[in-house]
Amino acid sequence: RRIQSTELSFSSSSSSSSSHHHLSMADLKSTFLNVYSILKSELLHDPSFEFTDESRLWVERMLDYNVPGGKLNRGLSVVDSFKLLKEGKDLTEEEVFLSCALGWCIEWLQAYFLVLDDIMDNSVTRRGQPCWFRVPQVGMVAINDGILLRNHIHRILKKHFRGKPCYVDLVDLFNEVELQTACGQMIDLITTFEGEKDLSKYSLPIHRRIVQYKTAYYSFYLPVACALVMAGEDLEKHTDVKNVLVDMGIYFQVQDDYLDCFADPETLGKIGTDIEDFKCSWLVVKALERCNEEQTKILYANYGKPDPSNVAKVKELYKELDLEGVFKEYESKSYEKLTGVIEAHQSKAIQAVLKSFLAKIYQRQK
Ligand code: DMA
Ligand code: MG
Ligand code: MG
Ligand code: MG
Repeated sequence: RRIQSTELSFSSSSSSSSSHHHLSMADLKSTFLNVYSILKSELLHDPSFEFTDESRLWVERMLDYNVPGGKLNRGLSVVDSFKLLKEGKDLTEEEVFLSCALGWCIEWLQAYFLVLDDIMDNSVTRRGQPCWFRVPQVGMVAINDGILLRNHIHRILKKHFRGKPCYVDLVDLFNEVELQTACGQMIDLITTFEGEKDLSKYSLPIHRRIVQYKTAYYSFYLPVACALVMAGEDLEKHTDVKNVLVDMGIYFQVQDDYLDCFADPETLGKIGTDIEDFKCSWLVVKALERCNEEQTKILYANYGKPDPSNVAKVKELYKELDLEGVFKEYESKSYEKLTGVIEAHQSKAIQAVLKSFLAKIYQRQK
């Protein structure tokens, strides 16, 4: 069905007589959420499946529970980046809708990975509520829900981009990035294998490889790549942009590792499990670098155990080693480095895209 302009409900401050829209940040968020309702409703009436009331309700509840509840940084960044690439020209209504739809495809991808990640990491909460698989009557149905979420991405792409010149590139991009993320999750998981718990194999290069694949591509490269493809750019020509975004993504996952241990779960929306799960977290790598012999023994004896007393000993050691200070130092150094690389880029529009991204995550608390 055609999208009615009223459905996008631009704020009253934007002129309704024009087909071009200047969107403020607040408008953008509400427009973005409106597009979610449209996409959801299309999926719930997808003719490929004969929905019963019960199955339609299940999917609707599953989507509302898992897709829109995050910070929406990744999704909003597609619209944001696309706008910056158009260098001040207002977007047409269609461009707004399509960039929002692509943004939602990333949020769907994220929901798909998180639903499964929480099962594999044995997590308890996510975005301030129980992980989906912990909801009564969901359990391992969550695995299939994850697969459904994954398939929805391609339903959205097909419905709204099929026939456009960028369709093949978009499908290819999502497949490529999904593969990279799944490989990242694989190395994250096999590095922590039970039975061969050996901290001596953990190092910064191993950590870097894991987070580059499991986080950086889908969280940082993908939103900008979507905007570039929509703007008709050839991604092959933007490997420099990809490299900065991957570095930004690595910085972002170091923050995630830090917050897993040091943030207030109330603010973060999730309870950390990295110590229990024997994860190759940035914190444990830094701890290993800084431990004396006695402290190393404490770390080996307590890391990767489910008991809260073991976890507490690890956290105590992290405090003793001033990992908070080490992180703050890393954070400001990373910021400086990234800013330097960004400012050296030849295109002002791309500089703006990258800077806007960096500003969203610098010193984040959640
Ligand atoms: C997240 O790694 C990576 C993906 C692809 C979901 P993580 O397990 O550290 O994420 P979180 O801390 O959000 O569970
Ligand atoms: Mg996890
Ligand atoms: Mg994980
Ligand atoms: Mg984490």
